[in-house]
Amino acid sequence: MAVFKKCLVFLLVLLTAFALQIIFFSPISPDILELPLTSPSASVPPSNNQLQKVIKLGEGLLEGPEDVAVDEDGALYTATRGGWIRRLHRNGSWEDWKKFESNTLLGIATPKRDGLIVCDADKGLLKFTDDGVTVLASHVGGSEIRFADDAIEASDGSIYFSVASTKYGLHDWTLDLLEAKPHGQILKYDPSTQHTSILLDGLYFANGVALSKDEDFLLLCETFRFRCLKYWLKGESKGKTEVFVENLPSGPDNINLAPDGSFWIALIQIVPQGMEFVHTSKALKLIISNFPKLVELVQSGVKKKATVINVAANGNIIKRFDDPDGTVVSFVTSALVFEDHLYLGSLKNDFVAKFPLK
Ligand SMILES: *[C@@H]1O[C@H](CO)[C@@H](O)[C@H](O)[C@H]1NC(C)=O
Ligand SMILES: [Ca+2]
Ligand SMILES: [Ca+2]
Repeated sequence: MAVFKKCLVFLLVLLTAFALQIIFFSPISPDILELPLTSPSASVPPSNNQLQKVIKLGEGLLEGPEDVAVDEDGALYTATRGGWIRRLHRNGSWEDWKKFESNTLLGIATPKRDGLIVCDADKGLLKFTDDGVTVLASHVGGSEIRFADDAIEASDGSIYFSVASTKYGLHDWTLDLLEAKPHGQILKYDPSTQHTSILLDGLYFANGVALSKDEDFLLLCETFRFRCLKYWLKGESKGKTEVFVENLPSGPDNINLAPDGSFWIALIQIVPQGMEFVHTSKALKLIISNFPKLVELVQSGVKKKATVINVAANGNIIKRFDDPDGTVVSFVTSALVFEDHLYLGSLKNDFVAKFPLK
């Protein structure tokens, strides 16, 4: 009996030590993730397989082209893994335009004058021109910019850009998801002073940014909140933030203004089907975060879908296109309209997909 008791005490001590280890050495301090409603709201059109009709551009040449942008001459740019910025000329030929030592180039935007603005999740906000590359912003308020995600330039030259997380980098984004706390920011770079300031703080993974046609508001996507916000830049609501579109079926990534004043948003699956339970328990998330293999498991299968939506300037969802099982395109992270076609970037594909809108 005494031996049994000793064993029990030993076991309890061991379990307690294990629990303390998990709690105190966990890389995260989690909150519950608010998942989208399981029955999507009536305003979201049903899933379809329209995106299976795409044409693949630059297949094999482009590794993980996360975002796409078009310049005044109609050349299409994308930043790929390995640091190459490649562009597609109107005559159909791809050019290896610029190379930067980085594996973490994400969102891009074409400025009014020549060149390309690029977000590097390691280095901050960059600008490429034919002459080379400049780091426009690497710090804000004395801290390093950790996870720059997407940028847009206004006509006065100001650049609005997102920081997905001030706590975790690109390669640890699953930890940021498990923690489910608002570490995201919107920053503003002022070209006249070369100063960067914090415009908005406390965002749930700030991702794509876009300006409205009149530049009276900025839209920003909060991936881990399944919504996009509207930040007023002009008018009587100037400086105020409101919800633009919410309860999306999955996490909004990049967003782009279309010529008609509407917006195209790519939705990425961040919680694979059957894994929702993980996000409803803080204790479970603490345990998982201690084991890299389990962290990987939380994300397994998320890259097998593609969804893009078209949202009017008033926030109404107009259209939706999917490849529901990723047969042709998967994990589409951006959608851009150019001359009646959608151009789709993806962190997973090795091509840019072209989809006819007419
Ligand atoms: C396509 O256009 C680009 C830019 O104008 C030019 O540099 C390139 O040589 C052209 N390629 C072909 C095959 O015509
Ligand atoms: Ca962009
Ligand atoms: Ca993005």
